[in-house]
Amino acid sequence: MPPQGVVERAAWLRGEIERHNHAYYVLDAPTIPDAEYDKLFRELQDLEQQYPDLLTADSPTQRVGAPPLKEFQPHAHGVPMLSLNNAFAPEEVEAFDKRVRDGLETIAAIDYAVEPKFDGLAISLTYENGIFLRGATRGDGVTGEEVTPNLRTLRDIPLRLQGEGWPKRIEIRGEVLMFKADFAELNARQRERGEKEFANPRNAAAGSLRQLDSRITAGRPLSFFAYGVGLGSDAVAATTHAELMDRLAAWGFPVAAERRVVQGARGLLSYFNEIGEKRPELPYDIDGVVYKVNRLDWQAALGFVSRAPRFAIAHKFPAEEALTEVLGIDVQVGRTGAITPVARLKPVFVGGVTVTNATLHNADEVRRKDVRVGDTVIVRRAGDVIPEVVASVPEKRPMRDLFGGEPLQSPFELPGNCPECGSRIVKGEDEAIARCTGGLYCPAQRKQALWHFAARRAMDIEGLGDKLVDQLVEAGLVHTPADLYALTVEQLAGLERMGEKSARNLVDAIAASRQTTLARFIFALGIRNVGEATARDLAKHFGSLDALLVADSDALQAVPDVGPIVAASIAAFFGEAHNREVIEGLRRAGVQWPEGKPEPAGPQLLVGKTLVLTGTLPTLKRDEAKARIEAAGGKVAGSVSKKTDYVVAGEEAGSKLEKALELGIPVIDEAALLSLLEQGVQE
Ligand code: 9MJ
Repeated sequence: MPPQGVVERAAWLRGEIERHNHAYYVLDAPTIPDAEYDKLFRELQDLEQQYPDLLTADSPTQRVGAPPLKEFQPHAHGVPMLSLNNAFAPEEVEAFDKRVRDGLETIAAIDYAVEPKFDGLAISLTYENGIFLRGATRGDGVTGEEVTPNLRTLRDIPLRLQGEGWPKRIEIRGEVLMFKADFAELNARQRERGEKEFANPRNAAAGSLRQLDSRITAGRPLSFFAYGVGLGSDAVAATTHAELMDRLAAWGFPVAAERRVVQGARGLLSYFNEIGEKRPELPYDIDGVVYKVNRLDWQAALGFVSRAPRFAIAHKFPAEEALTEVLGIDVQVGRTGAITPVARLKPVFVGGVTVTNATLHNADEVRRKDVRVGDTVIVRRAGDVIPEVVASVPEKRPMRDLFGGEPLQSPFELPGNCPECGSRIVKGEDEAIARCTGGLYCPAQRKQALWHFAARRAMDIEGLGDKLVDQLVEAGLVHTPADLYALTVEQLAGLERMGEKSARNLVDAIAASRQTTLARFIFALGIRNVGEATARDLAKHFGSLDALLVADSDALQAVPDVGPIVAASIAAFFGEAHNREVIEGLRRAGVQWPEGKPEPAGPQLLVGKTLVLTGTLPTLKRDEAKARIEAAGGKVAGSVSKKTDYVVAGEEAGSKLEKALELGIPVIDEAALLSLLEQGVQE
C-alpha cells in the first residue's frame, strides 16, 4: 500500500495534467510553462513506477506518446556504456583472438558468442522490480539523454518483464533500429506528405527516437534488439553470454536470431562470411558482426582497455556509405534514350571500392534530394549495386558569403539537349524519365535502334545479330539503318569472325530486306509505344508512309487502339528532322513496299460499341465489315455476351444468333449495319 497522501497526490497530479493537456491540445492555450508541465508529468510517472498499484489505465502517463518536452534530461548510466574496438581485416581478428588467449593464458580454442552488429542507436533501459523505469541514449557512454516516453511507444520494449530471475535493478543494453521495409514505407509516407525523407534506416531511427514530442515517435515504426546487460549483470543467473541472451529473451526482449557460439579465430571468420552473405536478405541493416568471449568469468578476467572491453570486438563490413563532394552533374543517355543524371564525385572509398560516379536516377530525384554541384553528399554502394547519391548534406552547402544568404549553385536543371547527339530532351508531365528524341540518329541509342531494325519481325535481315551490330557500330561503318544498305562484301569481310562467304550472305540479306511492307517498316523505326500490332494498324489505316508522316494527333487517334500517348509518341518521332532524314535515306537506299489506298477515316460513330458478326452477309465480306466497324471506332468481338451491343447476322447464322436472342441483344442485318456505320446509333 502506498503511504498516506501518495494516493491523493497521484490523483491530484492526474487531474492537473489532464487540465493542462486540454488547455494545450484542445484549446490551444497553454496554462503552464512546458518545464513545469514536464515536472508534474515526471512526478506522476515516478510515483506510478514506485507504486505500480497506483497506476490506472486512464492515467495521462499511459497515453501513447506523451506531450512535448522542452529538452531531454541527462541520464547517468549505472554502468558506463562501452564502445567496441573495430577490426576490418582477418589478421586483426586473429590478433584479437591471440590477445584473448594470451590474456587467459591458454592455447585452447576459445568459445565466442557471435552476433550481428545492428546499425542503429545504442540505448540502455533501466528496470526496477521488473518495471520499465527509464531509458536513455548512449550519449558519451557515461551520461546519455533520457528518452523514456519515446521508448515507451516501442512495442518491442516490455513495460513489465516476463518470467522471473531478474535482479531488483537492471540495465538492459541494446539497439533501437528501423527495419528496411518499415523504412521504405515511412519514406513513401513522408514523400506523399511532402515531408523530408530520411537518408537511411539508421538516420530514420535516430530522428524518430530523438523527438521531444513522443507522439511523433509513436507514429514511427521502431524496433529494438537486446544484446547485453549493464548494471545488475552479476546478479543474473548466467555463466555465459549465450545464457545471458537466453535470459533476456525469456524476459520478453527481442534478441538476434542469428546469434551463435563458435570456436576460435576460424569460427569467427567463417561466421563473418556467413553473415556477410546473408546480409542483403536480413530485414534490418547491420554494419558487421560482434564477437564476445562467451564465458562471463573470462570476460571479467580480461577486463577493459580505456573504454572498450578486451573480451569483445566488432568486425565491420567495409562502410557502404561515405561522404564526398559533387564535382559536377552530367547526364547519361541509355540505349532506349532514357536520360540519367550522374554525379561526378571526388573519389571516395566506399563499399570496398573507389567510387567516382554515382547515379542520381532521374531529374525528379535530383530535385527532390536537391543535390547541387559543390554539395557534400552521402554516397552509398551496397554489395554489387551501382553507387547512388542518397542525400545531400544541406549544412555543408557552399553559400555566396560567410553569413549564409544564397547558395552558390542553383538547383539542378535537365539540359535541353542530348549530350550525345544534340537532339531535344523531352519529359512527360507525369513521367519520371526524360528521353532523348534523337532516336535513330543518337549514337547512344544507335545499337539498340539497329538491333531492332534488323529484327525478324521488323526488316528481317538474316545474319545481322546483336554482336555484329556492335562490331559495325564500333568500327564506325554504320551510323543509321540507312548505312546498312551501303555495306560492301569487302568491308564486312574485314570484320572479326566474318569470312568472305558470310559477308556475301549478309549483303544479300540486307539487299533482300529492301522489299518489305509498310507495317514492317513502321515497326522497324522503333518509335516508342509503337509495337507490331500498332504498326500494322497504322499501315492499314493510312495506306502510305506519306499519309502517316503528315497525320496530326487527332488523325492518329482515329486509328483503332491509338490513344493520346501513342499518338504523341508517333507525332514526336516524325516531328524530329533527323528521324525524317533517316527515313529519306532508307527510301533513297531503295527500301520500298507496296502502298495501298488509305482507309477513309470515317466519323467515329461506333466508339464504345461492341458488335459480333455471325453468318454470311449479302455483300460485305467478313474482314471488310470488321475493318469498317473498327474504322468507325467500334469493336468486333468473337463471342456474344451481356456486353455485346449488336449481333450482325447473315445467312446460316448459328449459335451466336441463338445466344443473342437468349440474352435479348439486338440482332441486325447488313443493311442496318451500313446505316449504323453512316448515321451511328439512333438513341
Ligand atoms: C550491436 N550494435 O549490435 C554490442 N552490438 O556489446 C552488439 N553492440 C556491444 N553488441 C558491448 N551486438 C558493447 C556494444
